[in-house]
Amino acid sequence: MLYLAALLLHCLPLAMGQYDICKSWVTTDDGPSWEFYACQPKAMRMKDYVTVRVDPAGITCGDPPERFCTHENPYLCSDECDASNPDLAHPPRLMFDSEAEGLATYWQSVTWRRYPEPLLANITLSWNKSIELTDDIVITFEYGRPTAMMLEKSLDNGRTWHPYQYYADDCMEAFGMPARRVRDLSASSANRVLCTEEFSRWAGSKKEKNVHFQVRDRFAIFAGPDLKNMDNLYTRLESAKGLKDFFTVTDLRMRLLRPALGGTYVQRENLYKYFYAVSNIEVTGRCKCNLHANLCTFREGSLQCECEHNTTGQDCGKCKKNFRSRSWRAGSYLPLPNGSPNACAAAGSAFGNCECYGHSNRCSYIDFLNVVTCVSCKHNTRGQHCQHCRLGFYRNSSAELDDENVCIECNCNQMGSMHDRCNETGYCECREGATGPKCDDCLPNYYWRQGCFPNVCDDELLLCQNGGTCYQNQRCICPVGFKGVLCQQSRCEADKKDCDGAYGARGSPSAVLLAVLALQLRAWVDL
Ligand SMILES: *[C@@H]1O[C@H](CO)[C@@H](O)[C@H](O)[C@H]1NC(C)=O
Ligand SMILES: *[C@@H]1O[C@H](CO)[C@@H](O)[C@H](O)[C@H]1NC(C)=O
Ligand SMILES: *[C@@H]1O[C@H](CO)[C@@H](O)[C@H](O)[C@H]1NC(C)=O
Ligand SMILES: *[C@@H]1O[C@H](CO)[C@@H](O)[C@H](O)[C@H]1NC(C)=O
Ligand SMILES: *[C@@H]1O[C@H](CO)[C@@H](O)[C@H](O)[C@H]1NC(C)=O
Ligand SMILES: [Ca+2]
Repeated sequence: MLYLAALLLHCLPLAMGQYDICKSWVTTDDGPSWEFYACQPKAMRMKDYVTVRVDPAGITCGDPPERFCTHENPYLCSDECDASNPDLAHPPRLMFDSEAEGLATYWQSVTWRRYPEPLLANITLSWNKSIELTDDIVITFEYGRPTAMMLEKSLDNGRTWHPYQYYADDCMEAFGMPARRVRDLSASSANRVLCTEEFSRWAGSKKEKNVHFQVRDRFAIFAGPDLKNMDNLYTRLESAKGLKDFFTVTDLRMRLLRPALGGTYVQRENLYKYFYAVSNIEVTGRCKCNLHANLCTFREGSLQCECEHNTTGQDCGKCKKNFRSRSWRAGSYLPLPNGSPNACAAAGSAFGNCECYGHSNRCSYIDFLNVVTCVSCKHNTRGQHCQHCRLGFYRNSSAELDDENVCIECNCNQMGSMHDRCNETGYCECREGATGPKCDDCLPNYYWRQGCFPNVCDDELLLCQNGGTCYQNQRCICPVGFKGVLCQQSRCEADKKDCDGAYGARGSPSAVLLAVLALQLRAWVDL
């Protein structure tokens, strides 16, 4: 088994040997020149470049020293973990060391002495670099695999996390998910996040130690059982949305949720046999270099692509300065077998000297003006060199001219502003009464109702009179017997007929309430 695994690992770079050169010097009828190809680095043992963090604080055993036992020997609790003694300590780095034959070294957690409080631990692996997985992630547990755990991944150096796979001896009970097997996935579901029961059953702690995240089985959906048809996989990686990203990570997190129970229920009288112990975490992958590099080196504490094709950046994700006459593109696996380099081109190489700051791929010569101009500027830019922002956008002062985020939408409030354009700092031009950068506020003494209108009444100068109440600065609600904008006019004076019935009903609460309701209703209908 071990031999087989070694053999597979050995064969992997061969099987994936395509795309391993970025350029070659060829001689054509026009003389010798460089020819460029899509290229990617070889797969590596990524555990050699990882930083690890184990949470919560105090979860690693040995401080204070502690005894533990094993499921095979539950009443012989003579093993000891002691952080201050190098021979008995189990720090996190022992998950990534290289082990002498037959001698497992491992990180170990405290025991479940706080039962029934759950025994929880997070192991977070960070590379500070995007990595494309090329083989299974294999986590090796000494003393039994957890009965519940979860694998999570991040694509943005730990800012956001997503579930990657769930593991439990009973998926329904632990996560409310049906159990599935990666082998049963189809081409359209190859990037499904699922719960598996294959790696959580008790089979004796020595017998089955490994928990897999099955990259190989997912590749096999496209490349066949021995990954012989890699061309098909590469074609799929180019065309199937989200498939490439599914195998890309910057960080991984194992959330250990329930330890091995030895195939039975938790025995409260002996909690010293419940804990986690991880001897190895194997992650095989390659640096993501967007098919613009075939080398990835460890420099200044992190992995870096050695970018070709006049690209630059940690992932070769941008064009080098002075090579931005068209926008950056990742290389492509297609057409087979050598792919397309999609190299960045020097300013001036296409048409005279037409820089488009990476917002356009095309220049065009306009005959009657005798100028070369960029065509179809993207990222909301415009102008001969895509150097201006489109109307309705303004210049992002913290972005360079070749940044995708160089233009920011003005976002002027339609009701409050004169038009949808703004000045260089993003201020819109407001209609009367409106204010704020986006004109979505009202000046004092104005109220908002699909735009700003001058107050009809308020609590200071425009007081409703004769006991009237001011409704949302829009109108006075007058007691029976009074009318006018500020209820300043008695109905008696205005119209003798109104007088008789009005006496006694002045300010009747129900009348005011009705008037408020009617106004409310009007407001709703207006909306
Ligand atoms: C583990 O990480 C998750 C976030 O992914 C967090 O909610 C949880 O509290 C962490 N658990 C521990 C024990 O630190
Ligand atoms: C991560 O990598 C970037 C780019 O190489 C580097 O500037 C940064 O310092 C690194 N951060 C850490 C925490 O190592
Ligand atoms: C990158 O730029 C250099 C220097 O101008 C040039 O010799 C080389 O051919 C360019 N490479 C590609 C892939 O365009
Ligand atoms: C301005 O550009 C910077 C740098 O690219 C970017 O981080 C920021 O989000 C941009 N601001 C807006 C509002 O888009
Ligand atoms: C944009 O308009 C605001 C508000 O009128 C003003 O304070 C700001 O100075 C203007 N910015 C520029 C660059 O004109
Ligand atoms: Ca180890």
